[in-house]
Amino acid sequence: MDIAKRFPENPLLKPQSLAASTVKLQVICLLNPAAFTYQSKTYLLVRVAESVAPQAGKLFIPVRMANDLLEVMELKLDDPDLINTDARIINYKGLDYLTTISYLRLFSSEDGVSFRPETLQLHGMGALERYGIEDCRVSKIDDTYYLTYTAVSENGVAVSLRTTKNWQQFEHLGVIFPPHNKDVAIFEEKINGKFYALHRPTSKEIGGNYIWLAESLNGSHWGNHQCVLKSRPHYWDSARVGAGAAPIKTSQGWFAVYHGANHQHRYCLGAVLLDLKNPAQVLARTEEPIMEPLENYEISGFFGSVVFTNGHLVNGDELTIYYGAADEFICGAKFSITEIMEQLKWG
Ligand code: MAN
Repeated sequence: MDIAKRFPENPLLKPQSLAASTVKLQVICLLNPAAFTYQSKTYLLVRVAESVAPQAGKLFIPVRMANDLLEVMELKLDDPDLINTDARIINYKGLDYLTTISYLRLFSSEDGVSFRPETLQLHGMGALERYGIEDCRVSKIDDTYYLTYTAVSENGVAVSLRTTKNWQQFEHLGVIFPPHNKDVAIFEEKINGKFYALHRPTSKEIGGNYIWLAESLNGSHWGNHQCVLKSRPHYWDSARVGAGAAPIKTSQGWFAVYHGANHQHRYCLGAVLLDLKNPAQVLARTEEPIMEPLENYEISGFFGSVVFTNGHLVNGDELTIYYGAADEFICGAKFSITEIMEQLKWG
């Protein structure tokens, strides 16, 4: 059952809200923000997807070259070497490309509802981030913020890590989960002295798009991988599942919101409860989505029928989820954690 209390102000941010990072491009989508508080303000680290303004009969592919500078490939739509069936990805002469290039842009707010852009922009750096960086999670442990985000290049879709203490200087630790992997959420507390993270490798032939757990001694080298949560045939999450933001510690277990999609690429949210001492053990899971695309701004957009979250704030029982709607808009919704817990079906 959809139990989200959507902000009446939704969408909070639209592509028109922001000027592009360069005159060569325009903002196509604002989506999938990380959320955190810093010095008593609310911040969103928003994924901005940009491309060249559309022109009849043409397709433009923005990529970063070896020196990190932007270049734009121009293709003709009737080119027989072009396979163009998905708004997000194309194949040209046997190689995959993205139709937009994403970077991360910081927005701040006093009230958690009205956000304005800050100057900070984080762009892809190096060979493994050449097609852009996406869908960041921000986890705070002690005084360090860990930014885990999707790093896309011709080598595949991986997860990179940057850290910061002050949102001015960043350390780029490179790829921490090699392709194909996404949706890395680091727990905001060590368990038995170790870092823990949820991640989502993809296996094309055997297995699927399942959520895994990994451990680390330093936050950048990960091991002891275990498969935790699978997609479920005939359910709303039959094709893929992936973690949202950092799991939330409750008296009953680690409470995690996740996204699931079916084979029609309809993205909804669900929740799962993991054992406090051994988070590889699933205690309970929602049967029905706790949120599904219902509003116009969730159903139609760059890629319709999507609610996707990788950022939330917790205040007692109140969970504020920031989410990407239809892969184009930034929205917000409130939940009661107790109400979600009541939807969980135990083991
Ligand atoms: C999927 C979508 C896109 C994204 C690519 C690469 O196709 O999530 O938005 O750009 O993967 O991560």
